[in-house]
Amino acid sequence: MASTFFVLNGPNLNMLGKREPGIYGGQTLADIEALCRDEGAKLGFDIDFRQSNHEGTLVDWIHEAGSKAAGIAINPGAYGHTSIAMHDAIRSISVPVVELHLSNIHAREEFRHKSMIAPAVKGVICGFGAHSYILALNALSNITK
Ligand code: CA2
Repeated sequence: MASTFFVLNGPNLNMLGKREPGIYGGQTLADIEALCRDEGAKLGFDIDFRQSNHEGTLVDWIHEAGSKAAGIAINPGAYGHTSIAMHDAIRSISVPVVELHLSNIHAREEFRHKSMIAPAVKGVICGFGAHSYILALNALSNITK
């Protein structure tokens, strides 16, 4: 069986650490990648960590993970609120997917309360800052083992 978890990140997450630390924390995406690699090693999984600002690229990566990965942890960014294409891509693969967000999207603006991909994933984690990524990897590990 594959021993890699894909960690996929959507639009604007490359800007973490530069603005709005009160909402998203002060860590950069590179800091979060390092945390994920450490946690992956503890859990016995390699981590393939990626970020794109382009919806189609994220769809391609979900398809790729479907044939290569043991699971996907995905922070879809704002596309999570809008993307039927990502919903369909997740439904088109059979590996488990966990949606995560740094912030508690339900405690923010109404337009962030709805996730288009939530009905297609195993579960959703939000509101724990960078620790949301760690929780998502542990959830995937529990599902997979
Ligand atoms: O809380 C999350 O992880 C989000 O997925 C982050 C997205 C937001 O659109 C979602 O509603 C919730 C935003 C990504 C980062 O955007 C930045 C904005 C300003 C400064 C730095 C990053």
